[in-house]
Amino acid sequence: MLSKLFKALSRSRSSIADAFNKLAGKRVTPESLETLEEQLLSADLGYITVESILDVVERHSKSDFIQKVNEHLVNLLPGKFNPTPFENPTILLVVGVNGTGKTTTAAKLAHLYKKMGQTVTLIAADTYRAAAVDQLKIWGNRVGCNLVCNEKTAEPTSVLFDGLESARANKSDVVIVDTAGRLHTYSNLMAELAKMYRVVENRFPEFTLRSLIVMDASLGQNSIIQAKEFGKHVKLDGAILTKLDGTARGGIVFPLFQELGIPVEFIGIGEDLYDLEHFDPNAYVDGLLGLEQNVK
Ligand SMILES: Nc1nc2c(ncn2[C@@H]2O[C@H](COP(=O)(O)OP(=O)(O)O)[C@@H](O)[C@H]2O)c(=O)[nH]1
Ligand SMILES: [Mg+2]
Repeated sequence: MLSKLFKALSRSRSSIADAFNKLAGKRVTPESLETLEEQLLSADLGYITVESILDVVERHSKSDFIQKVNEHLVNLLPGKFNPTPFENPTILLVVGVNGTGKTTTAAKLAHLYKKMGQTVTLIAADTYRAAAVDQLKIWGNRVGCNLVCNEKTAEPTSVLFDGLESARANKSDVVIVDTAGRLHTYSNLMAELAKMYRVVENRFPEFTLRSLIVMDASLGQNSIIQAKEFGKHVKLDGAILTKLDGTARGGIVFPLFQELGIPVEFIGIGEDLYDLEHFDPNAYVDGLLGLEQNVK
């Protein structure tokens, strides 16, 4: 049976694997390398990765270069991410631009940690859109976890405060905070993130705070620009790449890691609670290259 990830990467695979298939069994020429370069660049792998792939292909043109490319690509990516239950109470601050999938991902994370047997609190700190709170309430019900919101305030830090008090009282292992979509240009929103950090440091020091940036893979290079800007305001601990199903831009994971150095921890491959996978470079590269012997 094909894995869900393998299926989700089908559009990305059709452009990337196709580029290599055209070369297979043929003599590598400058022209064919140029075609490969163009096709890989259009699949959002980024210039540095594409040039390094061309090197590998040239060096191994007589042998089975696709295996070498496979190994090379796996080595360019962060290691496999294994989510484990948190031993100390941890806050996952879910940040990113509007529409990237923050609210959905917050719910998926809540579901994942609950399944691991952890006590979870979800905090609806997107006070800018009433619909965002309703959306999270529905998810919170489905997950069956503690959910804190306060429709009476437009102050995200105040919702965070209430949420952390509630998490402290019910001894939550993990607190997932859904935040408003923001652009780096909204300086007040960025200042708010800094304020959230201060609240945790000053009032809830027993919690470890981790920021996870949610990026929409279908935005390609734009998502990297966004993450760079975010990184100027908050320390980003991990990235979550969403909407890999239905986009051909799965190659974006390479420049993302090279340019930002933020490890991809999870990937979103659909709209349901289960459609979150932890990042595994081997499975991911298999999905992009479609190597038959590795097909699960
Ligand atoms: N296909 C797909 N859709 C997703 C994924 N993650 C989120 N979405 C959809 O993207 C849209 C925006 O998601 P939402 O969580 O509201 O984004 P937010 O504005 O960042 O909070 C919704 O329609 C989600 O169902 C994913 O991994 N795959
Ligand atoms: Mg939202």
